[in-house]
Amino acid sequence: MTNTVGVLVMSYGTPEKMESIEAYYTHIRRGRPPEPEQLKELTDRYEAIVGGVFPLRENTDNQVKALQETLNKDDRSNEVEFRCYQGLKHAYPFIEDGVEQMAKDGIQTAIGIVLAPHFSTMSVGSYIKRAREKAEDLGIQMSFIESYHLHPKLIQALSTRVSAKLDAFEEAGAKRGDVRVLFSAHSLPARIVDIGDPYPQQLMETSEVIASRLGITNWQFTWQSAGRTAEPWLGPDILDTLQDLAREQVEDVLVAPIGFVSDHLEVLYDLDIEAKAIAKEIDMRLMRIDSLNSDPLYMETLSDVIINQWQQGT
Ligand code: FEC
Repeated sequence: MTNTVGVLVMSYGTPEKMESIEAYYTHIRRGRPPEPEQLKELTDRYEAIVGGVFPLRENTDNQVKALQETLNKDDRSNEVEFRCYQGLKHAYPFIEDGVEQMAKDGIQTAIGIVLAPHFSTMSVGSYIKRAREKAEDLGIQMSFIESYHLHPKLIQALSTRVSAKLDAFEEAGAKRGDVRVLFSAHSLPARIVDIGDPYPQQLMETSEVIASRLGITNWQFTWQSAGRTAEPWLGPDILDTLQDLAREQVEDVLVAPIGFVSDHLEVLYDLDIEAKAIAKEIDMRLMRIDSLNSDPLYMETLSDVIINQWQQGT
């Protein structure tokens, strides 16, 4: 009989429709409803990206489906059937719903993975904590993958994207070596540094490996999408970085948001609309690499770390 292993694929989540934005935002704010102006500001950002559509939902659905196919195609998984379940941090189906569905389907053993390559206690760590608690309640034996930020196939997929956009700069008349490559990721409250969180270091490692693989020396790391709260967040923020680069007379900038794996608000608005508007003002040419979405190399990265974990006796 084939042994079935559940795979809980966790992602940030996005509203299902415009009317769900308030509930979504309230969940992100741990139950505190947003002020009307905050809600309007977020609603306007969703309107601006694609007029009331939420691309992250379809992208996550596609990633989960593609991952299940990739897992079950792998020669190493002949005696097992991997069944993927979705669990979202801030929207339906929530992480707990995904674990509950596994229990209903009779899953006894499962592996959890987050669609974000870098570990932070505040991001991936909090997904894992919620899934672990629910799995313990329901008697599912569950293990987790914390990070995969240096997996060779992930590095290959990201490097290919950086290289393709450097080609685009060359075709547009720029000198490859003059393009400043900005690796970026979602900022977090600066207090994570005091607790020795590995997030900044892991992001730096991914950036360094891609740069060295492509022979890029003209690069730096910058943060983006910091939350709108009173406490200090990790910086510099990309919008300030662009202004600094203008003062250095850098004319061509390629953004590589390596902390994200999908097209969503933080890429389609924060980079494609907000950062590009600043670049236009300061007469800078700004491009960004394509998102991974369901790229086969990304699916193989996830599949490989999951199968390795299973082989180690989850
Ligand atoms: O497209 C979409 O609908 C969702 C886009 C989206 C992604 C995403 C990823 C991450 N976040 C991370 C941390 C925080 C922290 C706070 C926070 C707040 C927001 C808000 C929206 C939002 N995030 Fe997000 N995030 C996305 C969207 N995020 C909307 C609320 C309005 C705003 O501040 O812009 C602050 C929460 C608080 O107030 O306590 C912290 C991290 C990631 C990347 C890793 C991951 O995917 O989990 C870290 C996508």
